[in-house]
Amino acid sequence: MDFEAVAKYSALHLKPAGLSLQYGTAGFRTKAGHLDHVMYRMGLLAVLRSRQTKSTIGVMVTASHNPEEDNGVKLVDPLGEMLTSAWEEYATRLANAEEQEIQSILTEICQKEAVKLHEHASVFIGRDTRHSSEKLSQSVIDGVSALGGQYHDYGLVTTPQLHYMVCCQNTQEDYGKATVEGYYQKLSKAFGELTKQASSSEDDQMCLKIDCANGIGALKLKEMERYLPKKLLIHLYNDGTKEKLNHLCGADFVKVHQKPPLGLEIKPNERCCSFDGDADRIVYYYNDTAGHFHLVDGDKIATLISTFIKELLIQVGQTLKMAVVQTAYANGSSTCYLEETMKVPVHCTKTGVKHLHHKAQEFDIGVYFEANGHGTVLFSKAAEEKIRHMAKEEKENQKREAAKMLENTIDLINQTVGDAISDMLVIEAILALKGLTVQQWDAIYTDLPNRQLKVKVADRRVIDTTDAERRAVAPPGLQEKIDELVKKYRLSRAFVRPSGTEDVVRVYSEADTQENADSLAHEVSLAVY
Ligand code: 16G
Ligand code: ZN
Repeated sequence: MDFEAVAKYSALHLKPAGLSLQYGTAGFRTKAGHLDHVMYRMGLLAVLRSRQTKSTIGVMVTASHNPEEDNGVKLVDPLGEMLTSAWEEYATRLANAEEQEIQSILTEICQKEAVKLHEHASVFIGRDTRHSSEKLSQSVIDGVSALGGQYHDYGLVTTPQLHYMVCCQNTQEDYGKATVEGYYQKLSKAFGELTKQASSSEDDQMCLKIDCANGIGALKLKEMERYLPKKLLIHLYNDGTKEKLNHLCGADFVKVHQKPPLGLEIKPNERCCSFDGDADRIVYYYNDTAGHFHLVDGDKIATLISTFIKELLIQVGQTLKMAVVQTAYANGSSTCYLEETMKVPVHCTKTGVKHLHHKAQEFDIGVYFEANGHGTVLFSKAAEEKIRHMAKEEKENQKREAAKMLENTIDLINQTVGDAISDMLVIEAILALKGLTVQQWDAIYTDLPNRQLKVKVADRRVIDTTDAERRAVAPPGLQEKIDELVKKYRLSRAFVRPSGTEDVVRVYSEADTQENADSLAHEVSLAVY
């Protein structure tokens, strides 16, 4: 290893004294001004990971739905997945190392992971629209260069686009072309084919208002528009030309506050959606004629998509095993509807995309969504081959058409990670194919009233959970108290968990009425102190 170069560049990216960060569910995330050294060091780490896996590794500079002043960084593994956990630990150690420790930590990682120093290294870099992102991505490049790695700087891209391109590159473009244009072409083609199969007349238009959170989604949708069929009419709001990123808008804002974003006027029954700041999350919503706001969240998206796929599987006569993966935040009504009415098995994992993703990989078809709107569908290799084969060879017309729809769905979905653009196109296509309005989709089941609160405590790590975060095992007595409180209400449920991204404890409750959900959440939050 060229330690001289590492040290020379290191001196240009000094760590602020006393700063300690952790590679969490969303990578590193904090004030942009504290991240220069982290970016440089993640460039170094990406080179080692690339040499070890003999694959291209991605580095995405973004802080997603956080305020403009923040930033963050995430590494993307060879098939477009999140970085594996052993390496998350290396990332944390490297980010927190003192200047003089960097060399020894790099050496240790190389020994432990059998990294061959002369192996070719390749890193794909992308960034969101934050002001700080450009300079920070230059620091990543310094890290990659210091260790002699090759890089491709994609500049401004959505997080899922970078995941997609890493996957394309490492599958010899079996997954698609490793360019932004390749991404637009693949998705647009699949969307065009899929919606061609809708029975509605040619000039039936699909109208959608999109709140882009003043982020990268706006830029990329503008680029993509010319590839998309004309019958999809999208209107972009909060496109970043006037207002601040994520400020009073975006998927996270809409989900948490259960109200429309600023900057988007909703007429009754108009279909609207919001992306988050790096376009890996999406939620839908509308106002009814009485002016009431209705959120159509990740649980409803999972229900729509899994119902659609299940119906097609029945048509093609395939017994592929499909399951839906959720977290503790999934509304009880969605779980109930999927299990009882749709007869689809549902699994629950801890919060964080990687947990859902891993669980979803266990099935022929795994649909996963967090209630907050992050999710996708995974198809096993075998399932994909069966479907593609049927779409080509099946003699029976009806079966072949259904198989083709499934095939187009496979091509339209970004299987590497949740993707607001891809999910939006899947949803729009399904609504068109099924002839559903957003109200009809929303009415599939009724959400139980719920409330989320955050509680500041001295040390959130005293809370430990089990059973996919649904029960607290520490501190002693807490779960018993929650159980007591839950018993007081009908159709009730509550849990607490330490946040992985903020220094708070999160409280979630559900009950038969909004008042009851609110007071249950309040009572549980008092029990946390
Ligand atoms: C991160 C996760 C997201 C999760 C959220 C929970 C990824 C890419 N992102 O943003 O999935 O919902 O954290 O945050 O895994 P919390 O731990 O603060 O509640
Ligand atoms: Zn995001």
